[in-house]
Amino acid sequence: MSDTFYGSDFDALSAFDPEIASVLTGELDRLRGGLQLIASENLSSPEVLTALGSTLSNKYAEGYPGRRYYGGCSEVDKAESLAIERAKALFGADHANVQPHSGASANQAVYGAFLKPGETILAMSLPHGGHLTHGTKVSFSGKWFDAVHYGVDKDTEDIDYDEVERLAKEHRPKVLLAGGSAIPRTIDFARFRAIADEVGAIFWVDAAHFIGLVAGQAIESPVPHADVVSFTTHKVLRGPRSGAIVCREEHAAAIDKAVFPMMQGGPQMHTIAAKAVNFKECATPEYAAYTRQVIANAKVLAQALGEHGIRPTTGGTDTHLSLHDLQGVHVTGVDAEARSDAAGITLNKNAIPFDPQKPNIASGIRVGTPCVTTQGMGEDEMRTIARLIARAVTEGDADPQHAVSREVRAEVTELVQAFPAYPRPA
Ligand code: DSN
Repeated sequence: MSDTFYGSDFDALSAFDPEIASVLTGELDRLRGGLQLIASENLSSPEVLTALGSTLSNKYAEGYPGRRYYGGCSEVDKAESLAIERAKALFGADHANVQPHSGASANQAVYGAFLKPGETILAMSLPHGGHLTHGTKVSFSGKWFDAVHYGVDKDTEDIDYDEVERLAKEHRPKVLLAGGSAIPRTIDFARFRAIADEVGAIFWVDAAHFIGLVAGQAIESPVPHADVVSFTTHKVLRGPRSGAIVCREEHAAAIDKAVFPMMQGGPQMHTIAAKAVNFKECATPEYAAYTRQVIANAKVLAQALGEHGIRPTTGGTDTHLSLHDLQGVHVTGVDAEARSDAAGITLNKNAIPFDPQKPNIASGIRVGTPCVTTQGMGEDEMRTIARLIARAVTEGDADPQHAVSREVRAEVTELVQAFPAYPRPA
């Protein structure tokens, strides 16, 4: 262990708490041993993980840099100021708040800044690819606010902008919200802005899924268009599990007050330090190249799955993820997930637009390329992955001992050995 840093001492943990130590090594083995295709996950760098496992976790620092409610904040102030400045520079934003603990907490703060209970938001519906915190009935957002939802067009399966405009004029929402968890296509932010302006709404983008692609300048940024942009930091962005908000200067005070003290108490300073490290990583040419490869890989994976009869909705993707309709191969989402899992491929069942199945069964799967691209895989490997998914899904079984599960898993093992997650030191 380094003389100047106290943390991440695995041997000490192992000696004291072998049960938890074995969970940590077990998870590392799981990551190394299979294909991770969950579109909202990634593999953070050792540098980010080091900041997370640091003594900054100890510090109470309610408030903001230079105006805290506790003494002893000189070092954590530096970490938060660096994170703020790096986020502003990375996204070209007037203001950044790096304290939200997660995407849901960031979103709570946006509600707190702009809406009173009972006021109306217009957002994408969850079954069509939205987010839980965008007004679904089971979330605070649907319980405390009047949520109206738009969806996708039946033919294009992409956002129905005419419906957005019609609903905005009909309901005059206080906030118009764009973004979702299963939208394969880029979003027309200018069109959303124009609709928001027409009805006098705040335009909010939840960029959780694609903010990493924005950081790498691989897709258009919502920042010039939106009043406020919330996001998570652990998806394509590849930082720690957390959240953040950037906004126009005119909203800075409202956002800061809504994060603290309205929604949160003490910020997690170790995570904020890890976000600062991540924002620095995202400003490099290597990261920009990574984001372009994430998209190139996603396009090939979507197309190749389609060639195996697993149709990509919208006909493909512009981003890091694709959503696939399994009805053509007569398999449900839940079965496809279990069969893939048994073969060493982690992905998730997902509702497709106009899905005839219940959400816990679903007719689709969602796949994403952030992790496999971090591991260095390219288009050739995507074609192999598509073939392996198709075999597991259409011929395989949820039993890991089934012959097809074993055969596919053997090929998965070969692939991940060639492109290891968290390579072992030589
Ligand atoms: N739960 C997240 C996802 O998987 O898409 C939403 O941020």
